[in-house]
Amino acid sequence: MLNIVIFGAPGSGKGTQSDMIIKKYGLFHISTGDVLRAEMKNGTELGKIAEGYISKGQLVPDELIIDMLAKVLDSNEETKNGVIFDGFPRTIPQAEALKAMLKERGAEVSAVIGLEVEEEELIDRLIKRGQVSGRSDDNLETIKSRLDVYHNQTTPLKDYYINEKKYKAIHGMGTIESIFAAIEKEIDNL
Ligand code: B4P
Repeated sequence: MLNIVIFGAPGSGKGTQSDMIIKKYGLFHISTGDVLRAEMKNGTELGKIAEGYISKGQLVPDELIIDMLAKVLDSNEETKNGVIFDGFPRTIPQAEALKAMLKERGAEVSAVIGLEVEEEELIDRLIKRGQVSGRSDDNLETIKSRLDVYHNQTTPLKDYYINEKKYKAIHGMGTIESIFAAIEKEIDNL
C-alpha cells in the first residue's frame, strides 16, 4: 500500500502533481489546503479560525490540523488502500503525528516526493493563479509570508525525511508532464 507525501513550497505544484498521481495510481487524495478551504466556505468553526491564519500566510496550528487529518482518515475507508498527502505534514510535530497515525494502521510513509522550484518561479506561478483563483492568500504580500513560513517551519522536514531515507528530490521546473514523468519513475521504483 502506497502512502505518499507530496512536499514543496507554496506554488511548487503539489496540487497539480497530486491530481496526476491519483489518476494513475488510484490513491485517496488528502489536501489539507482544500479541506481547510471547504471548511472556510461552509463557515464552520474550524473554517473561521483557519481563515485568520491563511489570509496572513501563516500555518494553522498543529493541533487543529492533526485533529482534522485524523477525522478525514477515520471517515474514509478508502484511505486504507493508500493516500497521497498533499500539503501535510508541514511541521515536525505533524510528521510525528502522521507516523503514529499510519503505524496504528500497520502502515508507514512510503516516500516523500519533494518538488524543488526556484523562488522567482514560485512567486510568478502564485501571482498568476491569484488572477483567477479568488484565494485570499494569492497576493504578493501573503505569498512572501507563506514563503518565509515555508523556509522557517517546513524546510526542516526535508532533513527529517532524508534521515528516514524517504526523501526523493524532484526538479520541479519545466512542463507539468515532464515533472510527472520524473515522479512516476520514483513511484514505480518503490
Ligand atoms: P495549500 O492549499 O497547500 O497551498 P500551497 O502551499 O500554496 O500549495 P498549492 O497546492 O495550492 O499550490 P501548487 O503548488 O499545487 O495551503 C494553503 C494554506 O492552508 C497554507 O498557507 C496554510 O495556511 C494552510 N495549511 C494547509 N495545510 C496546512 C498544514 N498541514 N498545516 C498548517 N497549515 C496548513 O500550485 C501552484 C500553481 O502553480 C497552480 O496555479 C498551478 O497551476 C501552477 N503550476 C503547477 N505546476 C506548474 C508548472 N510545472 N509550470 C507552471 N505552473 C505550474
